[in-house]
Amino acid sequence: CSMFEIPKQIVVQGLPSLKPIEEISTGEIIYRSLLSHNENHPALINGTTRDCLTYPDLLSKTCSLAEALRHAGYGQGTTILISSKNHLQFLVPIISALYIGATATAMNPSYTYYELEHLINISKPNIVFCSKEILEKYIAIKSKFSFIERIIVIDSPFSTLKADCLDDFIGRNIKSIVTRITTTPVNTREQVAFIMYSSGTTGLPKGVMMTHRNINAVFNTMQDPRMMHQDFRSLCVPPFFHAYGLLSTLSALSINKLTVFMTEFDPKVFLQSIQDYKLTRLFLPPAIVVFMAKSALVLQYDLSSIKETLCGAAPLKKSTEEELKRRLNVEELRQGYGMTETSFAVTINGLGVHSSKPGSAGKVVPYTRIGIRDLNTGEFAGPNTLGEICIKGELVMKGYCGDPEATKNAFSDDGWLLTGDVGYYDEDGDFYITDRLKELIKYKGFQVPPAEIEALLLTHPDIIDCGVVGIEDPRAGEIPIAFVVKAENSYLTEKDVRKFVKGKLSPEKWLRGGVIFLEEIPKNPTGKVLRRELRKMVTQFKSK
Ligand code: 4UW
Repeated sequence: CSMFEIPKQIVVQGLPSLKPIEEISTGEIIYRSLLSHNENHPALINGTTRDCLTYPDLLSKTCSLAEALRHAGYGQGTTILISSKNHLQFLVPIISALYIGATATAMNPSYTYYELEHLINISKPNIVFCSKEILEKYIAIKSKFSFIERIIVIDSPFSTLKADCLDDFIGRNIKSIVTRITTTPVNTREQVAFIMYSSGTTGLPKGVMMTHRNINAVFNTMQDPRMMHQDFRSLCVPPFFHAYGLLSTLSALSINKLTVFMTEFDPKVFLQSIQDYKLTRLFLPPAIVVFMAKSALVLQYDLSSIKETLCGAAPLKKSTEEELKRRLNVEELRQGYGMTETSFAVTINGLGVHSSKPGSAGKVVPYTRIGIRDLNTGEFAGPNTLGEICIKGELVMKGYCGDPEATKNAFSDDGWLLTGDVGYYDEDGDFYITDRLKELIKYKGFQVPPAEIEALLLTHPDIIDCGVVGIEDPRAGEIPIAFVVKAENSYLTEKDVRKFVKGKLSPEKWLRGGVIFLEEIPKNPTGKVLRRELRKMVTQFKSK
């Protein structure tokens, strides 16, 4: 009898689903939605530039690009990469890829060559779609990886010798713009729709494989009237290259709703957009909820259209939640808890009931079961007992791309995803996330894997050992701090180390928490960095 065989009542079962998961491709679901919309309704609005893409625009752009890709020889077996700040064209290659059974992968545009190399080696894209701002970086990447056949720039009307623009690529491959397509049927349980990146509970970033079935289950969940108001216009703050931003926006497109987004967060554009477009549903990271709860600017706008606010990707304080509810009279502030490995939120506050509990991440979503494993005994625990959150169900990823060992380690022997997060549930089945066992640091909701910073630091000739942990920060949630053992006779300074990291990694991974020099890094007998000890040391050093 495995230790995971447990009495059923200890595991919290999600709400019964209202409909079965569709067995057609995610591309077909989105295609039918776009097709059913004949009027010139906006699908996407860039709040920063106020540019708009209507549903008929999106239909013709995605159908035409999909046919052009087919003509150029792409389809099932192809991986397309998209990398850009949020942009009107960002989702076009993604939806086109879904139509033709190709896999899409998205990368943070601020990632450096050093960070990209690692991710590109995981997903091995054949085509890169990127913004012109970061074209040079991808030209350098393409020269190193022979599987990348072409680069297409999404926001320029001009082609160059090194990269096509979107319209030229389409124009060279199809005779005229099309608005109908036959989508490629896929095995929804097997075919990978998206590869997104996460370090999981340990180590370097890995490629999370989400199947069409995973995404179709997300769509059903988002269309569940018990979960959220179904008459909505949403504002998406998270980036489209993250599961939170990508899936919340695709879900809205799959039922003909409007999403307003921003190229990057700007408080005035954010507030003006809510006021002008009378937005009802906001997808936010905790840092923006803090801003809304505290900033005086917020009071200068009419935000009365807001009906519900979804917040996730990092802990949200109960006091912040209460402050915001009081201040803006928002009907529902729903904290959600999810991870890239679960495609979307697996718990959402206020689910199935009319008022949410402040401080809670809420109830389990349909198609999902969550258990709490006692940290000492490994047994599944009942209500009000702390333990590791373990998840099963239709939202859970297929595995890590090209990494069977990491996939195996991510699951228990009988198939529970081990999240590395600590929490409990109460008698009503409402979940609370209290701590993180895993190495991960979250800077403004972005993943910062300590192992990645450590691996980089160890390439410095003057650094012989190191350990990185996160420390609390009122604005960003957490910021990384490094402990460094320098080589004998080295004159390495904190400034040198910070500069070194700045040169190689994207801004969320910069050592904003500082650098502390040690004689030795505390490790366990097998050589694993004892991060708990390092965290204790931070308190000691800071109080000095
Ligand atoms: N409280 C405490 C929380 C919480 C949290 C996440 O970057 P990833 O892999 O993924 C995400 C995804 C978030 C998300 C997606 C879709 C959605 O609808 C939604 O609802 C609001 C949220 O963040 O990081 C996963 C890790 O982030 C932490 C936790 O450690 C988790 O394993 N995290 N949400 N409410 N911590």
